[in-house]
Amino acid sequence: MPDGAEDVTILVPGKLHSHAVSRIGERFRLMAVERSDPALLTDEMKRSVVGVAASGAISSAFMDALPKLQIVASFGVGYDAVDAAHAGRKGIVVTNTPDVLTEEVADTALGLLINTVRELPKAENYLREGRWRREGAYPLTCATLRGRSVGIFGMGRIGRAIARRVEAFGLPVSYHNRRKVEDAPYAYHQTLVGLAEAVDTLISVAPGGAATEKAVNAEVLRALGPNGVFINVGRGSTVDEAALAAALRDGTILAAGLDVFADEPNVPDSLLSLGNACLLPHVASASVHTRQAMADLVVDNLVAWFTRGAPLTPVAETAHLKEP
Ligand code: NAP
Ligand code: 8YV
Repeated sequence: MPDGAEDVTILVPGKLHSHAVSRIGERFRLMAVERSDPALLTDEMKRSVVGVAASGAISSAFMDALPKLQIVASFGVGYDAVDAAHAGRKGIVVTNTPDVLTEEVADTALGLLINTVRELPKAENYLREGRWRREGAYPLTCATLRGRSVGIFGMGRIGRAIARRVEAFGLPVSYHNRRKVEDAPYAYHQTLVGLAEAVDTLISVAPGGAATEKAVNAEVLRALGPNGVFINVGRGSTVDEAALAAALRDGTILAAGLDVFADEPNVPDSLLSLGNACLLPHVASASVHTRQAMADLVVDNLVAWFTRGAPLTPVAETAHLKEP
């Protein structure tokens, strides 16, 4: 770091990966606050903070309360909780952590798919409860991956990594995005409902935000059909959870595997009570290896900005911003 880097003040609101916090403390002047609430900011913070590093929501009001803010380094590839459009208008760079988590999240998506279809967590519980010994073999699963056709909602970095894995399982892949991906060798559907009609297994890895809010609705689930399996490793906000619970309850679709929910960590009872929903607590990127790589990228973005004025992975809404 050039001379004076210790005068660069970075604020960490709320919890952040400990490796990121310790690297920020070594390279910069580190300040912390309980959560990203403008009411908690001290005069000293308002005077000196030029960077924020955070896992979670950063509102326009929080940015506005920090007049010297230049960069928000967000932990995670999805940044729907950060008002990046506002940041872009104000000249504040927002960075995220793409690529370093892609393969891990794709691995988890396939694990969740298999667990949902072949009921592996339920079969393990059956063994642990002594039922194998008492009652004999676990019942045959009514679902199988064999013969399935997989649709991916969000054929981006992670969607493509999921598609490669699905292909290796011998299953056909198609997808829906707003735009066709020219070099992707998969069938493109212009609408999500069109994709759901064409497949029996829908994997969502779409970002959150207004454009995808409750995109997976009753109509999409009806189109998926009674043999349908829905997997979500994207964002909970993209699903109408009440419609999903109803579809699982009344047989509109067969089963669902969910890593993400609309109001985390609160999972609705209507989903918790269902035997055909396989539920995970947002763990798709949650290995020591991958979370450390994400933490490094958060800090590397700060270092790149404050040394060279060029962040490594700015989000699209702020990619136009250059050194102040
Ligand atoms: P990405 O490369 O930006 O891919 C996102 C894809 O979604 C793009 O292909 C995009 O294509 C499509 N898309 C965006 N908005 C859309 C819309 N309104 N309608 C239809 N398609 C839309 O992002 P990524 O790295 O693959 O990550 C994807 C998401 O996964 C993240 O945003 C995050 O929410 C989620 N995620 C979850 C976990 C977890 O722990 N469960 C971990 C990592 C990521 P178009 O722009 O052409 O529409
Ligand atoms: C993280 C994620 O668990 O990258 C994302 O978009 O959802 C996950 O990898 C999350 O961002 C941590 O806060």
